[in-house]
Amino acid sequence: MNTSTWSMGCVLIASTVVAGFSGIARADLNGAAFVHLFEWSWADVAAECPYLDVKGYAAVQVSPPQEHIQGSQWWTRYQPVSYKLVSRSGDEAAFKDMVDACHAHNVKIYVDAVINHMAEGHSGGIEHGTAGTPYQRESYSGLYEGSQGHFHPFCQTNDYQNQIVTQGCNLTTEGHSGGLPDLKTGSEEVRAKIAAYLNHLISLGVDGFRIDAAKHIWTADIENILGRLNPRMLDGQPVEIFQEVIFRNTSEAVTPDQYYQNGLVTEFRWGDAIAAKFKRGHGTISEFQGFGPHWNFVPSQKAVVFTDNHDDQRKTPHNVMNFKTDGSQYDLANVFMLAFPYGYPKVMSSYEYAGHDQGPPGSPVHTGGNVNCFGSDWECEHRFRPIANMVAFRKHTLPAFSTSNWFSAGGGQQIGFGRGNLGYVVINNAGFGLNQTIHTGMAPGTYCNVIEGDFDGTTCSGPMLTVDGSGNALFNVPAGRAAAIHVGAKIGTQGKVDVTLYAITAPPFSGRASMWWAASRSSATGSRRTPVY
Ligand code: LM2
Ligand code: CA
Repeated sequence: MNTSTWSMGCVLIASTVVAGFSGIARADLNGAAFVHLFEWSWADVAAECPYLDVKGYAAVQVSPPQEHIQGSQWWTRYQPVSYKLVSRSGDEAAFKDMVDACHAHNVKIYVDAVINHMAEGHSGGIEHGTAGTPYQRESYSGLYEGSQGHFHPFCQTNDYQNQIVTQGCNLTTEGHSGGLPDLKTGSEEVRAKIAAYLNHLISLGVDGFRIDAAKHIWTADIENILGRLNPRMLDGQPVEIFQEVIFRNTSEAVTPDQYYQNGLVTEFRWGDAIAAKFKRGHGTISEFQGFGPHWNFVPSQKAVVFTDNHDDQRKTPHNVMNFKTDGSQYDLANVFMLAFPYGYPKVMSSYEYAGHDQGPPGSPVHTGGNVNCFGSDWECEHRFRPIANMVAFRKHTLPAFSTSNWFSAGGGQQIGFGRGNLGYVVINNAGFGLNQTIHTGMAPGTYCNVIEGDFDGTTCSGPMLTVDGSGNALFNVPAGRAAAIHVGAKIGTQGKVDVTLYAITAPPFSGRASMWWAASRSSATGSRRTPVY
């Protein structure tokens, strides 16, 4: 599959099916999926972008690029010392090279923007950041100075029922620590300095931002800062924004909906639900058939979703799924996330670690033509075949953004669902095999099972599945595995989507969820800062 083929097919399909979405334009659909290359160097991200392009990843979330405190721990990156682009991942020149290299391969760069706070300054004396900049608590070489009112008066973020305490106090005030000095994001000077930092990144070509600790910043402050940003270089569009708003306890004062005005919002409950039903025995995976607005999750077009992220994979591994504790069941969880029409998925890409604080491996991912993945250093979950190949599944099925032809067996732990006539997935989360003829809704033909093989545009490196003249296919799926077919990996089509064959006609989908998504999409159109994917 190459990009031009994909885009062409997509445009044609969109023009055919838009009516099924009540006139909603293609641009309102989220991108297929993106990847968090946690703690990768800029040189390694640049070297990875050709692969990401082939697999269809829309973007990379990179680690915070600004100067940070010294130390081997990963979390040093979340303690800014200045906005110089000198970090463990590399300097400004390497950063710029990365952006250019990734753009050349149709991959966008999202920067993790740590703008809620500055470094703690542990010693009480003067310390130096990764670019050599001297700093101490509430004093950062003229960038921000406590004496100039750039910080909120000290208090602890210890009451999440109270909005002002959540947003105007210091984070991580553990033990006798003073925590992370909380920037007065309501002040003109602080807003201007944050905006200058983000505009510098935009001038280097950055396409979007993850707003770190957004829950701890007033939504109006974020809105004000975003209002100062230049359009992105790539296409003159507003930068894409997603905000980290951890929301699990509904009694909290700060809620995700307060942030919709600024862009997308993280939905941590999606990864929690996946873990609950895949591995924790709280319900079954067939219950996702009933997913809809009554679950009270962030609406699809506003949600960034993930199985796990860099914080909870090491802090609360029991609550989420991750590469360390869940083995190949983690693949299944990601196959589900990427197949199910909800949100903008982020694939986590980690490194091996023995403890919470452990920083990244000292060795690069890319050496010569080899990648140092899947071993004891870099894990590269985004390269696991079932995960990597489901990105193209999501891409090719975007125009049919709802489920169809649900199948369920095995006590609710074996499911199958389609995406109109663009794709079909079967997930066997039971402890025994599945051998079943299922109605897929797909056009007849031979398809690559992309969970087990790669499609190169002509041939499939693994087993194939045949859809008969009635749209049925026989699925033989072992315990703990999945099978997936889609129109982008159909034998004899060079991955091209034949729109006359695959055009979706109304009414395309069953189920109330599609109604809800359609409605929420249309209400988002015209909002001032609807990200364009
Ligand atoms: C985030 N989102 O809101 C990041 O996703 C998360 O990784 C960050 O915490 C947090 N917010 C602040 O940006 C991490 C890490 C913490 C670490 C902080 C700051 O999870 O453990 O705190 O970064 O580096 C560390 C120490 C902590 C200490 C604090 C201040 O672990 O014990 O608190 O520094 O010195 C006394
Ligand atoms: Ca704050």
